Amino acid sequence: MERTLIIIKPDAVQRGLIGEIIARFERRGLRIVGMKLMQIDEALARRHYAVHEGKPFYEPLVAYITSGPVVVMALEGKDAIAIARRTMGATNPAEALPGTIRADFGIEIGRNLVHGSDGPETAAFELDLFFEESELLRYERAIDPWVSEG
Ligand code: DAT
Ligand code: MG
Repeated sequence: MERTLIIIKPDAVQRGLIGEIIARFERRGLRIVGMKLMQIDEALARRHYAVHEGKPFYEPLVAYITSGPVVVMALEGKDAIAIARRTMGATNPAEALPGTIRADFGIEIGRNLVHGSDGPETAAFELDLFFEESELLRYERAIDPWVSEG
């Protein structure tokens, strides 16, 4: 069982796509174990994207992610990190496969709607940045055995 951090970015919130995006992860079978609406401040944005510091797109990226409210979610499931990334599609919506969130709702890299952790260490780091331990719930759904063999 893995956990991953998803951010529904400011463009998606402004465009009224919160429900659409949550529904895609939900229908995939991933379990929502944490969720909140918040506005990311500059310090948190810089920590979250620290790996990109110094790259030409870093400052615009910080400006974008802090530009309005976001929804952050912790998703859980077998291979949740990779499954969420494939549900999102390639970083650049122009190159993402149809059927993915980024392709179906976006056209360019600077407005790619959604963030998802890219590996186990990143997921642990990012979940810790955005959630208190007490905000991450442990529960079973009656449908879980119909999603995973266990
Ligand atoms: P991802 O969000 O798919 O994990 P990433 O971690 O490489 O991609 O980059 C973080 C964000 O930075 C990405 O969602 C959009 C932006 N970005 C990445 N590469 C970029 C580039 N070459 N030009 C402009 N923005 C870029
Ligand atoms: Mg990344």
